Amino acid sequence: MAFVAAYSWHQSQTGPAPVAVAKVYRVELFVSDDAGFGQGVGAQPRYSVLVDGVLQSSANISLPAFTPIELIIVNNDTRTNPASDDMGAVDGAVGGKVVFNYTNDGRTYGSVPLSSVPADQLSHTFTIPQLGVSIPVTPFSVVVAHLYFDKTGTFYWMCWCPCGYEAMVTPGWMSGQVTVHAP
Ligand SMILES: [Cu+2]
Repeated sequence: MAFVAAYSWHQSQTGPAPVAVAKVYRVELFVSDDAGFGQGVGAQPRYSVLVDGVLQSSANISLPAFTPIELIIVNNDTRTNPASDDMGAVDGAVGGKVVFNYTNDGRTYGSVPLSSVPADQLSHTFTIPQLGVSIPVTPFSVVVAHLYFDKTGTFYWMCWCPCGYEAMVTPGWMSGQVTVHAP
């Protein structure tokens, strides 16, 4: 739309000036099994936030409202069993579809956007129930989703898959808060 506006303005020189393309906010999450959980339960799956190449806690993820967000989830974990097909549905993403780029497990979905993946292709989800958002995450993949929040507030994020027992309810592992702030 912005390009069309810019083009028609250029052609005519009489219409309104082109509108600047909205800035996209990029957030990168990294998922891996982390042996540091303790409590004698072995390695647990963990979401971290990648900021300038440094992994930071996902206990409180900060995102802007009223801003196009590109969410990139780099998953270095295997599939979770059991998972169900409803957990594989894309919810709340702009356009209703998500790109699943498999990396090193030999399968190829390429970069075709999908509105769901089957249960046996599920590793985790990134789910914000109060915002109607659920992004399924496939094993060993780079998942790209686009989000847009039209309100501010503090919400709860979680992984929907039964993936980590204690980690599921531990902030900074498989759950935490999302603070959606004014842009
Ligand atoms: Cu999980």
